[in-house]
Order: sequence, then C-alpha cells, then structure tokens
Amino acid sequence: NKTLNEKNEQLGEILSGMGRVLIAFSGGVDSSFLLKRAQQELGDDVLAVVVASELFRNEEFDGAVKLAENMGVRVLKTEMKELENPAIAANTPESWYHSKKMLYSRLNNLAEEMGYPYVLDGMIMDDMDDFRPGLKARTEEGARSVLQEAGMYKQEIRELSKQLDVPVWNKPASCSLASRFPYGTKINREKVSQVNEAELFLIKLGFEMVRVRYHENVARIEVTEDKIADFLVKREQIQMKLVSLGFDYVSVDLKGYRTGSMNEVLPKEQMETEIG
Ligand code: NMN
Repeated sequence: NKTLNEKNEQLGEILSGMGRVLIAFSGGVDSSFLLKRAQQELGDDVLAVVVASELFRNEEFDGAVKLAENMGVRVLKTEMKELENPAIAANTPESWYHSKKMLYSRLNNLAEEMGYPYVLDGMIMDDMDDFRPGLKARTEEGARSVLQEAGMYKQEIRELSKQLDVPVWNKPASCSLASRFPYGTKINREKVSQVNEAELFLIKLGFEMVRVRYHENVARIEVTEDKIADFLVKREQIQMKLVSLGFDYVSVDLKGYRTGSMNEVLPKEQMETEIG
C-alpha cells in the first residue's frame, strides 16, 4: 500500500516522463489538481483545453478558463454541441458513451494539430465504482487518467490540493446536466436550461449541493440531508420559482442528495455490465 507521498511522487514521474501534455480541464477538484501538478512538472508544456458544452453550466466554463489563466497555464477554448447528436439527445445509458466519445475525439484532434503527444483527463479511483458507460470512450481514444494510474482517491486529492493552494479543493462535484433526466427522457436545450436555472436559483439560496431531477412536470429536488429543514423554511419561494420555470409540481426527495439517483431504477444486470 502506497502512502500519499509515494502516490504523489509517482504522479510526478508519470507526468515528467510525458514531456508535453494536453489536459481536459473542467475547473473541478480533480482536473485542477492535475493541472497544477502537470505545471509543476512540465512548466509551459501544458495546454488546458476547456470545453463550452451544451450540457454544462456557462459559469463552470468561465470559472475554468479563469482558474487556468490565473495559474499562468496556456488555455484553449473549444465548443461542443452534444444535443445535435441524436444518440446523446436520446439520453440512454449509452448517451454517456457518445458524449465522452465526442469529447475525447475532439481532444485527440486538437492534440494532433498542436503537437501534444498525450491527452490527459482528471478521472480518479472513486470514478471506477460509479456507473460510467463513458469510460469505454476514454479507453478507446487512448486518453490517460494519470490520477488513477497513481491510485489517487478524492479525499487524497482534496488534501494535496489544499497543501498546494489549489483554490477549488473544496468544490462540490458537478456533472453533466444530462444526469437530471431519467434514462429515455429525450433532452433538448429548453429542458436542460430549465433544470439549470432551477439549480442556480437553489445554489444562490444556499443549497450548494443540489440536483433538480426532471420528471416531466414534476421536479424532484435533492439537497443534502442536513439542509432539508432549511429547505422547508424556504419552500414557498422555491415552489414559486420552479413553477415560473415550467414545473407544475415541486417536490423534495426525502432520501436527500446522492450521486447517481437516476441509476437506481436501472436493471441490476445493466449496471454490472456497464460499470467501469
Ligand atoms: O451526481 P449526479 O447528478 O447523479 O450524476 C452522476 C451520475 O452521472 C453518475 O452516477 C453516472 O451514472 C453519470 N455519469 C456518467 C459518466 C460517464 O459515463 N462517463 C460521467 C459522469 C456522470
């Protein structure tokens, strides 16, 4: 069993051996740590690619660009229109694969054009236990998850990020807005914007960890358990706002926030064949 220092050293060796790297940069905890370590090892031979996507918040794109720029890393912005691909808009478990395929093939093209031999992402050990049909695309496209290669877990990355003064060490996990929709519910710009606006409103009200799950005219809101009481105090304004955004009924999920709640209704066999 490696200590955290040993893992971090191993990560450094992997990175410095790569020479020049392109990093898929989201501005989240994991890819920010990766970007920082890559810069420490490789200096100017690091390119952060930030994707403006139809399935992620604009605020996250802006935050990622700023963060990389503040670090003094070279940034390349690119745009993806996932919803133009019907296999993604259909929002099936395979849609995760198609989204990631679009992402990694774009990154590979950019890397080739600009002379970067390696494409890296910020996947970590914890991601392996999740239901992630998209992982296959990473492997097919040959991107490297060096934090995984070094055996790093979320807790460890937060700890090292804090030591290195990476400003987002404590940021909650964010995810494609497609995760708010039941599998088989087709998604489009309007629906994505509806859940996005609802979540932004709730975040401003103080519910930092929140998901607004879209069940047609019903919103099923997940906030962390410790916030449910506070949520009920503010229920009237929440109800009004979400109705103004297009929901007819606004509900709170008594189980509270947890990641992957849309996977809970998938048949077990499907989860097992598609995990990892
Ligand atoms: O935290 P929520 O909103 O529930 O989203 C997380 C879920 O989204 C995960 O459990 C996973 O099923 C899905 N997801 C899949 C991929 C992938 O396949 N690459 C990536 C990110 C999220």
